[in-house]
Amino acid sequence: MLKNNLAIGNSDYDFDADANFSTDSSNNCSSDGSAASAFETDGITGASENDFVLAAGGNYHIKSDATCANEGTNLASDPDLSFSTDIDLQQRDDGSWDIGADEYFP
Ligand SMILES: [Ca+2]
Repeated sequence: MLKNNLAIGNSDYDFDADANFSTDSSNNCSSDGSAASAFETDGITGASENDFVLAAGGNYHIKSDATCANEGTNLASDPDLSFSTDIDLQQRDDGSWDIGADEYFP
């Protein structure tokens, strides 16, 4: 099951629809449309490296206007894996989770 995953620019496709992901997957985001595939109806398309502060320099913190900002599902009470922080251990408490490892902070 995939929730709140962000995949961009992979060579074949960002998410492999043949990988038998659970249909309970949700709120994933891709650059190529593969997040909006048979395994997920609410996947988001259009993410790009421009969604990050400076991908070329290795800074993958997301921008406030990133394609997947505020498009995630709240996993604080998820029965499979609950958490409420981002990769920087900052709380995801703005009320709208961002998809991916980082939560935008000004
Ligand atoms: Ca947010």
